[in-house]
Amino acid sequence: MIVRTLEELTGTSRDVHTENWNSRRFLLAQDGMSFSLHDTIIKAGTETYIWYKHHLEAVYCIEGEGEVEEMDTGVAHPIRAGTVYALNGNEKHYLRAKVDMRMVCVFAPALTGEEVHDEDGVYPPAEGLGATT
Ligand code: 9YT
Repeated sequence: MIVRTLEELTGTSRDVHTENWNSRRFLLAQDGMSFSLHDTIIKAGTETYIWYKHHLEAVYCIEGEGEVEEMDTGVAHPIRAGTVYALNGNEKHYLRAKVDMRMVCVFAPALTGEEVHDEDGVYPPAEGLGATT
């Protein structure tokens, strides 16, 4: 059994910071669960372009307020505590936070822990990480 606390992750390599978000990665590929589980803070006032073309992601908002806009349709869905969205079609999207949003995120396949978005909003496929081309 794996038991971890947020306090234990803070300041470690599982605590990933970018300009727009801070992702605390409880479960990663190395934990052998086939999915990864993150507690992520999306910073107030930010807009992030995201395209998880190699992953499925489900996101459960437990604090805060914002919206997710599907790029292909322009449809924007409000997000508040209690809202789930699931990217079951690898949708390109904009994620906007009015105030800090706290999101519980599940990725399949699991992230390895190194990932931040590239210029196309993409996380690389797991086998691409660490490649030395
Ligand atoms: C909700 C979302 O996709 N936020 C970006 C960060 C990502 N969830 C992560 O790596 O934890």
